[in-house]
Order: sequence, then structure tokens, then C-alpha cells
Amino acid sequence: MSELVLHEFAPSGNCYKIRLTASHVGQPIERRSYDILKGETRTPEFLATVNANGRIPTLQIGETFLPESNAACLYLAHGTPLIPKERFAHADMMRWLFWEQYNHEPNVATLRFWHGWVGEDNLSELQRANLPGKRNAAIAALALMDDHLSRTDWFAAGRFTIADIALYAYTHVAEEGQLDLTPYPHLRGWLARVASQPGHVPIDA
Ligand SMILES: N[C@@H](CCC(=O)N[C@@H](CS)C(=O)NCC(=O)O)C(=O)O
Repeated sequence: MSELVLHEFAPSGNCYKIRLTASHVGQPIERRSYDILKGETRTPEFLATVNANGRIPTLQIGETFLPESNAACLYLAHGTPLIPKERFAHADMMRWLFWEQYNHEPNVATLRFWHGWVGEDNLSELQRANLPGKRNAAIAALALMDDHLSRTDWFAAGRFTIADIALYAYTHVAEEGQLDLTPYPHLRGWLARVASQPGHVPIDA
């Protein structure tokens, strides 16, 4: 077994963030796959060893397990230019990582999962009731990103950081969640900039 193992569901943007960070820092990573649609992250073995929270991704480092996608990106990019050292720039990068988890991923990623994997006809009553709210919140998140990117090429520190990686993961596939990116020219320009960085790998690699 290699030193680093990613416990993942490959189409998940949260898992892709980690593979993308690993590729940018030139860190090989072994991949172990779970089918979240079959509850494979909810087994007693998974909960006892990989993540008590019952979710992927988890980055395994030797005998230790690190759940939460952005924590894994921080671990992999430690000491590289993907994490600014300067005090404000570092905090500002963290700000976008927190924002991604609170305002972006729960809306943009959830819509992609509901439309792309679950299917609108199979949504529970509660999910169906939450659909308009998720959609409004996702559109607000995309609009906020577009506005920020009208003033700067990158989210933090004036350069490509793991904040860009974390936000790219679900934004570039937002249309799979029936979110139209046409109204956001600055966002689309940024998506192209991220994809043209040396070391970039696509989500389906
Ligand atoms: N905040 C977590 C979110 C992890 C998460 O929501 N994982 C989803 C797939 S992207 C999952 O494992 N779902 C399966 C389940 O809940 O059973 C992270 O960033 O890693």
C-alpha cells in the first residue's frame, strides 16, 4: 500500500479537489473506490476506520485518516506555493475554503447530485421542497464568485491557490445541476484559467 490512499467516489467534486491538488504538487496517490449510492460509506467497518461521519473523501496517510476534502487539500499542499504564507493572504484563502463549504458546496454540489444521480422523479418530498431554496442559494453563490472575479484573476493572494482548486471542483460541472453559467463571464474566464494551469487533470481522469 502506498503512503497516501484516497478513499473516494470518483465523480464527487470533493474527491476531485484532492486528486487535483495531488496532481499540482506531483504527489502520487492510491485510490480506493466506494459506491455512495449503495451506502458503502455507511458500513460499520467504514464508520469505525475511514470516517465516523460516513462520507468520502478521506485521505489516508499511513495509518491515519483525514476526512474533509479541504483538510486533505491543505495537507497535500502544505509548504507549496498553493498555500500563501503571508498572514492576510493565508487567512483570505481560508475564508474561501470555509465559504465553499458553507455557501457553495451544499447548494451547487447537492443540485448536481440530485439532478445527475438521484433524478428529479426519485427525490424525497423534503428534497423536492428544498430544491428552489438550493437553486436560489447556488445562483447567489455563482453570482458572488463572478463579482469577485470581475476584480481579480484568482480567489486569494493574487495567484492560483487551493481556494481556486476547491471552488473549481463543483463550479466547472455546475451545469450538471441545471445551473446555467452563461450569465457569469468572469467566472467562465476563471474556469478556463484554472484548467490551463500546468498539472491540471480533469475530473474523469
Ligand atoms: N464536507 C465534506 C463533505 C463530504 C460529502 O458530502 N461526501 C458525500 C459525497 S460528495 C458522501 O460521501 N455522501 C455519501 C453519504 O452521505 O452517504 C467534504 O468536503 O469532504
